[in-house]
Amino acid sequence: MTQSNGEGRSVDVVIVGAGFGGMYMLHHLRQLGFAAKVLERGDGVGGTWYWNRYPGARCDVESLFYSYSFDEQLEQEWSWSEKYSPQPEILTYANHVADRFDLRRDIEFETAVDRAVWDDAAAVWRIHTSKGETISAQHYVMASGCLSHSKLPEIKGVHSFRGPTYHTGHWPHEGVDFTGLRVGVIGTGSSGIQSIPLIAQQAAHVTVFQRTPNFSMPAGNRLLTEAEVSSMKADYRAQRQAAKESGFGVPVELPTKSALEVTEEERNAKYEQGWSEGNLVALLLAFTDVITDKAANDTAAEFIRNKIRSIVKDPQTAEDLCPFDHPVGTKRPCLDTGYYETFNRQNVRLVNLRRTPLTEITPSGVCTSEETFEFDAIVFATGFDAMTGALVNVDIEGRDGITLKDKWKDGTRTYLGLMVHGFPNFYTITGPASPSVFSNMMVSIEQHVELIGTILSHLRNNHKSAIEATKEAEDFWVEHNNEAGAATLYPLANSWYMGSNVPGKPRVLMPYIGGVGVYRQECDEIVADNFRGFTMRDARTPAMA
Ligand code: NA7
Repeated sequence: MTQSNGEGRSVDVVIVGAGFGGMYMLHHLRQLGFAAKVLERGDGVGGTWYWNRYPGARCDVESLFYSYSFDEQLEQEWSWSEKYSPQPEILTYANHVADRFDLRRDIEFETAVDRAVWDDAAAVWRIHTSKGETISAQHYVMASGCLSHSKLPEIKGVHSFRGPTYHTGHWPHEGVDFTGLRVGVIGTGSSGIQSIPLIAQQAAHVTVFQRTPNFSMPAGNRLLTEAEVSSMKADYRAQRQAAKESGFGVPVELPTKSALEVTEEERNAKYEQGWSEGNLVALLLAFTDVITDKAANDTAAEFIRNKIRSIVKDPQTAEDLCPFDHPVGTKRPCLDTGYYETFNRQNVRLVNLRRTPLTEITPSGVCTSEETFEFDAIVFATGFDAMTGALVNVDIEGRDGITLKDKWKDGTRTYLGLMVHGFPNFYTITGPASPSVFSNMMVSIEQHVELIGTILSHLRNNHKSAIEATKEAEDFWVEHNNEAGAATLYPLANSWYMGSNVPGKPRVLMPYIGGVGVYRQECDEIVADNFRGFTMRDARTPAMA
């Protein structure tokens, strides 16, 4: 029940973020009979898909799998139009879900959380909002997204450019017209790779500043046929189950052979199949050892480098676009539409920052160690303080006055990527050390939401006021997450998975690579084993044991 006790409002649960995590959390809690409020800093729902409106923004999980599975009618009434959904269609879907389940009446827009403090005596969170209000809540759920705290490049003069600048993660809602302009784009991750081809079609000239080349493959995006959509709708239950049991949250045939035990022809035929299907997972799972064995990985990497060399006409540009410094898959691989071909255009130039580093942004453009560039607009496709940025950006104070930021200063520590020792009744949807960004986010979001629902119902049914992960359970999970990562090639890359894109951030493989099926099973066993690794306290016990 929502109540006001004269000191501010009180609800059962405060949820931060009205993206896909927060929206389903709200709906699910309502179904379970809890009173929840969502606080959202934007003025609409959709999270990632609300903010990332840059040209070409598109999901690279196939749309038939990138949707909610919790409501069969919703599944049947909604039809995706393309193989990979463009951002506007996903945002329309998010709005459709908000309307269909009447979610907006419990979402407060343009409201951020600045600070949250656990009151141990009362066993509630006091949540301070940007509107100057303090809301009390027994439970506090951060559904703030893994890629929502954007970052600018750490370059001298970054705010000094006098023309317009745009960050891909905060794109203007009305769009941007680059016609006739000289544009500089900094960054060649997924956002740069998706947007550069479209910016180049419009602008007079585009200069792309690349620090690290990425592996990308053509998405092969196209309209879905009615037959494809209806056949999926007829088979949704089985497909969803397969997604839940899979490694990355998308059903895929598992490989049986090592890349090193087959002939070169057989190997390349398999890679060619993944490449022509435009399927990231198919390429990474073409063989058993692509993401675990460097020599096996090298064969996939060289296959993609040869594709780049065959597409890009200028040999030096082609070589500059070829990644050599990380195994394929260990930085987020990308799907594109005409990315490499874009460098054959007369109005596009690639600047290799490994050869000539960026030195400064000036009022009129960008300087490298060798050249000065004049621009009319600059696009920062420079990414996010991933996984932890949105969490530690709120001043979250747990039991005994420890803050989350302090607790994680040497690396993230969580139990299951869901709860943190010292922070009772605090939950992170798709938090660090859960499969999160190593999966179809929809699958991982739904699993976490339902797990939180199970925990809250258990507490209510057993007259408990609080739950907390034990230190031992958290230590175990940190170790387990690290061991899973160490068995792969991921730690070899300087990636945002490792926190390496943010100066000073501890170098830890944050997402859990054990697979969504395995992870779900681990969570289910923990619940079945009387919530192993958690302590709970009675509603009447004054403080956590
Ligand atoms: P990413 O993937 O983090 O890409 C950011 C890009 O910006 C990447 O190429 C960076 O180079 C580059 N960057 C960042 N800082 C600098 C500086 N200081 N100088 C030069 N270049 C810089 O972010 P995206 O938004 O593209 O994608 C995020 C995720 O969204 C994506 O992986 C999908 O999951 C969806 P670097 O590689 O660090 O050398």
